[in-house]
Amino acid sequence: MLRALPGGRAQEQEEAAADKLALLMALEKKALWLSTWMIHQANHLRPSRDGLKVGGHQASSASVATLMTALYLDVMRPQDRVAVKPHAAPLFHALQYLLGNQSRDKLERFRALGGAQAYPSRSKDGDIVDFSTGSVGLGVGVTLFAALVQDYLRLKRLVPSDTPPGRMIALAGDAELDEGNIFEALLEGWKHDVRNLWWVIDYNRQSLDAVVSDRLFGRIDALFEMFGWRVVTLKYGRLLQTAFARPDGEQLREWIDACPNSLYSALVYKGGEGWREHLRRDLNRYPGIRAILDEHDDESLGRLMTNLAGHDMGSVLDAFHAVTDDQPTCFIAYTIKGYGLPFAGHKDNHAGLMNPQQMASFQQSMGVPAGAEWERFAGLDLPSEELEAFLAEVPLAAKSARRHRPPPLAVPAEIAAPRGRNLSTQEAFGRILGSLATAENALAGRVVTTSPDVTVSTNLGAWVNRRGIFDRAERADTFREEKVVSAQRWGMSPQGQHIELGIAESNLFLLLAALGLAGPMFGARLLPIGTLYDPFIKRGLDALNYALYQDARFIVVATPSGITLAPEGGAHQSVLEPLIGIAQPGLVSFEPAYADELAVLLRWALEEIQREEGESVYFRLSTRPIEQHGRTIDAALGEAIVGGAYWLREPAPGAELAIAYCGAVAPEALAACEALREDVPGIGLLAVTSPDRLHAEWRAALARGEPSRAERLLSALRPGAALVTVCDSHPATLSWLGSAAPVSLMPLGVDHFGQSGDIPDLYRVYGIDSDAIIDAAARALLRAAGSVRH
Ligand SMILES: Cc1ncc(C[n+]2csc(CCOP(=O)(O)OP(=O)(O)O)c2C)c(N)n1
Ligand SMILES: [Mg+2]
Repeated sequence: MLRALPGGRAQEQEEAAADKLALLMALEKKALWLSTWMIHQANHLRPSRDGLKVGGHQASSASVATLMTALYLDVMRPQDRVAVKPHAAPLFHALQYLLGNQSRDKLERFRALGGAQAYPSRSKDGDIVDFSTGSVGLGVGVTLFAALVQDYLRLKRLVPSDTPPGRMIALAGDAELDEGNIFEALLEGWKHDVRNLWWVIDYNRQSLDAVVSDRLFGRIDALFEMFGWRVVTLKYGRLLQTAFARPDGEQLREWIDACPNSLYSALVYKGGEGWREHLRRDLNRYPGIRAILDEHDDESLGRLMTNLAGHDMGSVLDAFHAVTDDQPTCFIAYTIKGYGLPFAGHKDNHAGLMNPQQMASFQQSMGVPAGAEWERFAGLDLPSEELEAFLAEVPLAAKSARRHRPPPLAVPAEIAAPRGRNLSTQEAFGRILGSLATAENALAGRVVTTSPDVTVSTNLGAWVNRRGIFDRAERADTFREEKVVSAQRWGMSPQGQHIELGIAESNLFLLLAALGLAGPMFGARLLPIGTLYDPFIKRGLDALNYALYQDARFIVVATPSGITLAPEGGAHQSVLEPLIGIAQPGLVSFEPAYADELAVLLRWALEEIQREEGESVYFRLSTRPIEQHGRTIDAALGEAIVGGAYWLREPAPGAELAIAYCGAVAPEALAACEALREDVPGIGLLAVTSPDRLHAEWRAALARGEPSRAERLLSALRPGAALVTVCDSHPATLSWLGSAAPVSLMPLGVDHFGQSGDIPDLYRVYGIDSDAIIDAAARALLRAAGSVRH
C-alpha cells in the first residue's frame, strides 16, 4: 500500500501506484526472460563435454516470478532475510542481476564451475544469498529458527533493538509441505512464540512427479491458524474478480473452486480452447457465462482463467504490504507452474526445458532482439532510465551490509580440566560448562546451549541452573516456587542462555544452523553448543549437513555413545557416527577418552568455530567413568591432542607391536598393553583423540609429499610391525591407519547392532575387551612375522 502523499492528492497517488505497478510488471517480465534464457543457454548453447543434461527449472522459476519480483524489488527491506525455494535459483539470480548484484559472467556460467549455483548457496554465490537451500523443507524450517535467534539477540541487546527487526521470509514450494521437518519446526516455533516470520507458499499444485493432492491444501490454512499464524490466501487475480462480479460470475467462481487440481493444470496447458470446451459443457445454461465466453477469444480466455492472484502483481503487493505487524504470516499464493511458458500447467514440466523453437518464439514474444539476450531492459516498453532509477531506489538496494563480519571473541588461554579420579567425558563436559557458567567474561555471555529434551541427561544441568532458560517472557520455575526439591532450576527469561527444544533432532540442527549464522546474519557472534544422544545424530543428519553446507558454526556434543552406553541397549547404540565425523564436510570430530583432553579440545573448539576458515566441531562422548591420569598437559601434548593422536605409552624404537585406541575403550587398551608388555617389552599405546583430524592430515600430507602425523607417529615402530586398532564404533574408523604406515593391522570395533548388558559382557561379545585386544595382537604379531619372512 502506498503511503498517502502530502495533501492527500488522491489522483497523484493513484498515478504513482500505477507507475510502480507498470515498472514492477516490466521487471518481472525481464526476470522471467533472464531466468529462462540463463537455463536455455546453459543447456543448448554451452558446449557439453560430458553428455549430461545441465538442467535448471524454467517452470519452477516462472511460477514465483511475480512473488519474488514483488518481494525483492519492492517489499523487502535491507534487514529482511530470505530462504528461496531451491529450484527458483535462476529467477533469484536474474533479480540479483537486475539489482546489479550478480554479474553476467556468472549467469552465463549458470551451473558451471564458478558460475551461479544450481540452488542458492551462501558460500558459493556469496553475500546475496541469506540461506542456502536445496534439500526441500529445510530452508523453510531454518527461517523459523532464525526468527527465534533474532529475538534472542534483540532481547539481550546484543544487536541494536531500536531499529525494526527483519522479517525472516521463506519462499516455499507447495510440495515442500510434505516434508515433516516443516511441521516439527512449526510446533517448536509456536512454543517459542516466534515473530517476524513470513512463509510464502507458491501454490502451483505441482510437485516434481505430479499434481499435488487436492485434499492437502484443504487443511493447510487451518493448520497454520492453529499454530497462531495469520493465513493470507491469494487466490484470484483482478481479472477473475471482475468476472466474478458480473451477472452469473458466481457460477464461474464456484466452477473454478470445485475444479480438481489435475483438471485445472491440464486446462492451463491446453489453453483457451480447452477452457471453452469445459465451461460450455458445464455452465452454458447461464447467460452471463455465455457472454463472457463470447467476449473472449481463446487467448484472452486463457489469460482470464489463469489470472490467479499469485501472478497478479497488484494483488501480491496489496497482500504483502497489508501485513505490518510481527505475527507470523503464511501467504498461500495460487500460481501456475511454468506461467507464461509453453509448458505451463503440464504435469511433466518440473525438469522440462523449452526447445530451441519454443525459445525462439518466446524470445520474439518478449521482444528481445537477437544478441540482446543479456541486456537488462531489452524489449521492455518503459524507458531504461526510468527502470534504472526505479531499481536504484528499491529498498533492498540501500547500502547496508547484508553480511556482517564481527571480530572473534577472545578465548581464555586455558580451560581447567575437571578434577577427579574417575570421570566420564560426559561428566567432564558438564563440569567444564558448569564452571564456564560462573565466569564473568564476554565469552560466557555469548555461549548459548540447546538440546532436544536431553539437557539434563547430557549434563547441561549445571550450566542451565546458572544461566537459565531463554524465553521471550519471564516465567518462574513452578516447582521451585512450590518448594518441590529438585536439582534443576528452570527459570525462564529473555536473559536465559539455554534454548530448550522438544524432541526433534532436525530442529536441533536447524536451530544450530541459525545460531551458528548469528554473526554474519545479525552482526553478533554466538557460540552455540548443542547436545544430543550420539545415535540420534542420524535422525537430524540432513539438517546437520544443511547447517554445515552454509558454513554455520557450532559445537555438537553427542553423548552417550557406542555400546558403552551398555544397559541402554541396541536401540540407543551408535556405530557409524565416527565415520560421519570423518566424512562430513564442514565438521571436525573428536572422541577424547580423558577429561583433560576434553578441556584442551573444548578450548580449541571455541576458537575453531570463530576462525574465518574454521569448521564446526563434533564431540563424541561417553557416560563411562574411567580412571584419569592426573598429569599436566604441556604445549606439545596439547598440540598432539588437537592434532588427533599421541603416544600414551611411548613404544621402544623399532617396537614389534602397538595398540591404537579411540575413546571409552581406553582402559581395555591400557590393560591389554600392560598384559602384553611382558612378552613385547617395547609395546606402544597410541591414544587417538580424532580419527577425523588424523585422516584429513594424512591425506593433506600425502598430497604435499610429506610424512603425515600418523606416519610419523607409527614410524617409531619397526616397518611391518603389528598394530591393533580398537574403538567403540565401526572398525573402519581406525583401520585406514594400515595404509598410513607400513604395519600389519588388526582392526577391532563394532559392526552389528548392540543389546543391553554391562560393559564387561558387551565388550566381550563384540570383541573389544582386553582379551580380544590381546588375541588380536597375537594374530597381528604372527601375521607381521609372516610378512617379514616373505
Ligand atoms: C529433500 C529433497 N527431496 C527431493 C528433492 C528433489 N526435488 C526437487 S524439487 C522437488 C519438487 C518440489 O515441488 P514444489 O516444492 O511444489 O516446487 P515447485 O512446484 O515450485 O517446483 C523435488 C521432489 C529435493 N530437492 N529435496
Ligand atoms: Mg509446486
